[in-house]
Amino acid sequence: MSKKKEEKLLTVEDVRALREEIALMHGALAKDVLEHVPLIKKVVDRFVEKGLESVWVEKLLAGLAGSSLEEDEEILVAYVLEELDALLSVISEDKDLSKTIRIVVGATGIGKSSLVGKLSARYKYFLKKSHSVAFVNFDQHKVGAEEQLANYSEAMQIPLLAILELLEDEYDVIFVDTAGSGGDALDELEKFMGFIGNYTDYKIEILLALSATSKMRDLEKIYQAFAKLDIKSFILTKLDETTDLSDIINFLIKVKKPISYISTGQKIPEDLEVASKEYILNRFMED
Ligand SMILES: Nc1nc2c(ncn2[C@@H]2O[C@H](COP(=O)(O)OP(=O)(O)O)[C@@H](O)[C@H]2O)c(=O)[nH]1
Ligand SMILES: [Mg+2]
Repeated sequence: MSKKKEEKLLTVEDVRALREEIALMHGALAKDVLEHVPLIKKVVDRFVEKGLESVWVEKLLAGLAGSSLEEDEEILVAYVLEELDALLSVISEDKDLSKTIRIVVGATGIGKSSLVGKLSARYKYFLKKSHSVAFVNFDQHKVGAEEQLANYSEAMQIPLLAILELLEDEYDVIFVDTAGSGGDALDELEKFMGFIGNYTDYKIEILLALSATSKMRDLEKIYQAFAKLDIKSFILTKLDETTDLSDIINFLIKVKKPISYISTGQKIPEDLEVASKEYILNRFMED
């Protein structure tokens, strides 16, 4: 058989099939290792029980078979946690904002308006630099949304601006509350961002709020819905409502974007923390 003929025989489909076969072999290999190294299997089972994706943990720990590490359970656990630590990412807080518009987006009921209240208070009252802060409400859909922000505005002495007022006084940071992604909400938001870009020199930062109580599929769906926006970081909400952080961790491993803040309850402004991997991993390993 000439070389030319051989090349012709290998179609794209063949290559794909080969790749799949190799992937299967890798999987089988990992499974085989697990059968033969009980301690590794035990640690894999422990993390899978906690909700991590089995393929991911199996592959990670199978790689340690044959090494001296396979005999020490504590080390195996530490190894997985270290790998998780390396895969998660957090963004350090920008404590000196100027001319920045932070837009909080996310599904309805996820805690966006609460975040706008908490973050505004933080930037005005709790950081070393007291920022000049304002709100804009861009949620014209939810009944009561305007009232919610108006209440924060009064309680915190932070002005609630109409959109055109963005062209008047200047602020260090303006927090924008938004509607979910339904209907034409995102198109409207993009128009609004175009307006900011054309008529002001504010820098825009988009923060996507995600609830720690959401399932993997919901998280992926929400992320898809907002993916066309240039998301700077995630904020995790409702950390107080669940002890099972596996879905959010599996999601964060897949979608490599940093977390900036964590919301741990309903109290405004107290229940907000700067994101930390240690906090997330400790919570994940609790009980
Ligand atoms: N338990 C808990 N509740 C929260 C948290 N953040 C917001 N909420 C509550 O969730 C509900 C919806 O919050 P809201 O900020 O209006 O959500 P939005 O629709 O995304 O603006 C309210 O009852 C909030 O008090 C949180 O971190 N933990
Ligand atoms: Mg709201």
